[in-house]
Amino acid sequence: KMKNINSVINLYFIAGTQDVAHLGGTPEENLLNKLEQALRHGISCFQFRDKGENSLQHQPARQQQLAERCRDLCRQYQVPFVINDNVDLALMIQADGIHVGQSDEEINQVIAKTEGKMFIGLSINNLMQAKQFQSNQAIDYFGIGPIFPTATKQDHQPPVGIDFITELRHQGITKPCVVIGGINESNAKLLRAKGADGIAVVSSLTRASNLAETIKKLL
Ligand code: TZP
Ligand code: MG
Repeated sequence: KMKNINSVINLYFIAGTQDVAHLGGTPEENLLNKLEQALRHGISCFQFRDKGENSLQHQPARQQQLAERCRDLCRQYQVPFVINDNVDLALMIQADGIHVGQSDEEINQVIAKTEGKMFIGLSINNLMQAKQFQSNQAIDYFGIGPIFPTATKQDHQPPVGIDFITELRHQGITKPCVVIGGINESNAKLLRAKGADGIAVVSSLTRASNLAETIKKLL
């Protein structure tokens, strides 16, 4: 049974092997170790986003195997497992959710392939997009960002700023929103106060010096 979506997106960890390449083990060890620690300390969701330099994107069999191991680890902790972008992979390995951006596989096609099988998240970068998709019941949550500048994603849209969350809420956007981009233990609380239902992080967790403490402060 599907958990309440707001509790799923509450502390949403996103990572791929490219985000843990500094850790010194194999890509698989690096990601699985980091994920297990994060699960142990209370993340509410994990998104497998393996792409770009230092990722396994050009080794699809190896990438799928790792995605399956991440999925199995998430299941042990009863934490939803989400795939970024790759709808066919999400279907193949029976992920709990799929997350796509505006330039990924067309959203209507994503919905047609996955609705009823997994939850669906869509990235939103401006008010027009939010209004366009607000009443689409197949979309379970919006990913909003980047809120702040971030070094993690190379090709991202310009940062939207904290006030964009306020603006969305004032404009009547009620769909669950998870914010992303440059979020850390010092700004997470404010973002929640401004109306974010959840926060999504990469480097705050992949580069944390004390993961338990960081997670406590992000929650
Ligand atoms: N989408 C928008 S910003 C971003 C993604 C995947 C990366 C966020 O990474 P970090 O390290 O939490 O700023
Ligand atoms: Mg994408």
